[in-house]
Amino acid sequence: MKLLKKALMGTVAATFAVSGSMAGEKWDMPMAYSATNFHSANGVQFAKCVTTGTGGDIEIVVHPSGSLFKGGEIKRAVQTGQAPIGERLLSGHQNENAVFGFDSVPFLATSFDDAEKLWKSAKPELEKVLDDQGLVLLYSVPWPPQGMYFKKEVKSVADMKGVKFRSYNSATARLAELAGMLPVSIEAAEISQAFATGVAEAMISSGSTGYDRKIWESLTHFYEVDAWLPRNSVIVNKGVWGGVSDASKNVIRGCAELAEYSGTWRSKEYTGFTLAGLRAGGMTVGPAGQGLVDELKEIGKTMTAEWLEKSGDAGKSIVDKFSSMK
Ligand code: PCA
Repeated sequence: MKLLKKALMGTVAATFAVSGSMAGEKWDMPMAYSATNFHSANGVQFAKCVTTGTGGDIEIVVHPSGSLFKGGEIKRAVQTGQAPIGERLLSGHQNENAVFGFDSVPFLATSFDDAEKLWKSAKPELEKVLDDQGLVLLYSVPWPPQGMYFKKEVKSVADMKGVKFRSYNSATARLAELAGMLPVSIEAAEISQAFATGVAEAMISSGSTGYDRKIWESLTHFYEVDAWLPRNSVIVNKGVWGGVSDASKNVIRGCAELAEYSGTWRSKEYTGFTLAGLRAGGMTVGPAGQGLVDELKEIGKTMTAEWLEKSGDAGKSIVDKFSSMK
């Protein structure tokens, strides 16, 4: 009985806390990937951390699966204040500024450790670019290493000729072109349908996205290439951020740091788990053959040179810093 009373009192306290939050602000947070994906699960924890930590002054509500804005629309939505906060794969915007593509340069950083070093090297440059666009970076989490999906055995770039290739940023589209494939840009949320209807027949992505979208229903092979580890970043509108109290800013920064750490940990855990999931779904999963890797590295060289040219001094500074950390 005592326990029940205690529980009820707890509920009353919680109700007060929630009604207290009515006076606070609600921040809708669009995310592009499925609710079960680790980035989304991590985003939900981040949102809870902020809501609890600010005592409900700022309540973050996550909207996964591109339900509020599609991946490609999220950055603009946050810039224009249609959404105060959101998560985006920023490499999808390297046409605006090549710095956004630092994490999709083939074979520059191919492990979680190197991706962390590259991130440390790139963060100051990225924050500058975002600031100019009216955005503030909160945290960023890598996807697992990128490998290639097909619906046939592939031993060389020649085997890829004419294949319809799903791209998620301009680096993936360029890779397709250089390999003689036909790139078609498709959001992760639409992948299952695109493969089922034959709009796309191959892609480069993590085991995670193939697993999330039950890709074994359409494709048969996953080749571990470890080409790069692209990142999702959580950004907030600069004007909105300027209006946040110092106390709440501290809480949000603390929650963001925690989210970057826990998200990276989740990503590492998800790597093996999802590759096993692809196998369980009936796919052939394994490292790409050496011949194929060598050919992809040649393509990588071309793409690295192109990126360095486009990103200029900023790109050079990122790569130099990264090299000095290795
Ligand atoms: N999944 C995302 C981006 C990188 C990844 O592993 C996607 O395919 O859209």
